[in-house]
Amino acid sequence: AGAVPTRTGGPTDLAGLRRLAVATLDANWEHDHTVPSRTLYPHQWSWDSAFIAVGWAHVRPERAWQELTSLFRAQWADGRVPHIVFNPALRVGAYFPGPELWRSADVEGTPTMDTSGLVQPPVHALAALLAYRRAPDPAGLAALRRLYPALVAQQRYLAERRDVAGDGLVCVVHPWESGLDNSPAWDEPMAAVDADAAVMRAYRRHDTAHADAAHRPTDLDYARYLAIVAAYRDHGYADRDLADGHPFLVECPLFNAAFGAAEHALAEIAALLGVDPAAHRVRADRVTEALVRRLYDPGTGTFQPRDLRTDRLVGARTVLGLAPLILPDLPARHVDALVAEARSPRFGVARWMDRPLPTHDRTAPDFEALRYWRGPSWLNIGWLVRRGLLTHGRPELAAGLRRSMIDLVAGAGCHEYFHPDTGAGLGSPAFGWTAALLLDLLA
Ligand code: 9YW
Repeated sequence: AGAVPTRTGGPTDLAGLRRLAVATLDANWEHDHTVPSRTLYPHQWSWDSAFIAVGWAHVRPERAWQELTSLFRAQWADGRVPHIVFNPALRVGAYFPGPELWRSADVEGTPTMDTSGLVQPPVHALAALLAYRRAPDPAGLAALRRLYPALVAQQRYLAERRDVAGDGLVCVVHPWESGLDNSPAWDEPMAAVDADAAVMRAYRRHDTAHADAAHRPTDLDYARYLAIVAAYRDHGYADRDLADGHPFLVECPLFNAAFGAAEHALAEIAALLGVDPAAHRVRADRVTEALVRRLYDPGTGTFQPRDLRTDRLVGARTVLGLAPLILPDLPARHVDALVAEARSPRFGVARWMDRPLPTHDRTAPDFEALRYWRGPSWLNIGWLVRRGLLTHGRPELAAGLRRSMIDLVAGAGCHEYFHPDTGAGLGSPAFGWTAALLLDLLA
């Protein structure tokens, strides 16, 4: 098992792996936050910061709290936590698209620093809880107390402003909000977005200067990404009337699983702070119920995104469908179905994993082993699925998945993503959440 022919040598001993992870986080630390990658993503990203805080908690808890605190300093008055917080010290053009696309300063209720206007999966309450559990000292409790109202406001924004269908689920208005930008799950809804790849000739993409273009989204994807941002921005990022014409409206199983898991985490945080957790539990139950009712497909036995523009479930079976495993109150019947899906040849989760967990169904004709979220293996996704397997009493499968993730870094270093067959490192070679989640897996 685990023959990985083209891996190019990371440390193989656990102490060496730990050192590599800490050195990677240290090198990406920037004043009060950690950049995902110095080359590809030199600003602060929302869900990256949450995963990264989980890692910092193992070695320098004060940085875990700084990481989350700096992110929430950029929270908008309406409660949204922007998916990018731009570092004003960087030169113009350090990342495409930069502040000039978003123009957040023109919107009322935005912070003094430039940000994007989109959100990402709300994994922050879970991260804060895990960081505190790792370092349960008075400084951590004080940080939790400061973060709690901001985490509640983040959830309130999603519940009140983004429940476009009125069904208890959050709708994402851009593939970037899912965190899995070019997942095959978005092909159907994206096909309806008007854009011309030629638009991209007017821009200089920054990502393809640092990573192989064949491993990244295409120019047509980017043209559509920009068109969707322009539509949202030109409506002042107001969430009113989205259903009337916004070009991309999707309920994502991973995003909503994170949304539900956040209420479970907030219930625990509330209890630690001496606040009544009951309302969080009620909301968590509602999210799980809505996910099962709206996004579970009994025909395929997995969760699938719902395209609100057609009110149909998307056909692609991606790893997004496994994410509801992180919900502790997912009914046993659905847990069993997801475990069967995870163990199937599509995803290959096993006690002894002989290949890394892919982001897309390996057996699908549009599976692409090298292209970003269309096949490659990512540690944040494996980490979430492993948590779900542990939550639902599948420790052996969780152990196999854990080992396969440690093997990836041992084989190739702290890469952003990995070839799902060979384990070769892809994307950024010194990636924040890979390092952080590795530390958590090794603990
Ligand atoms: C991009 C920073 C971000 C992640 C996303 C990932 C990617 C930005 O990088 O988006 O330029 O494509 O898709 O999940 O937060 O690591």
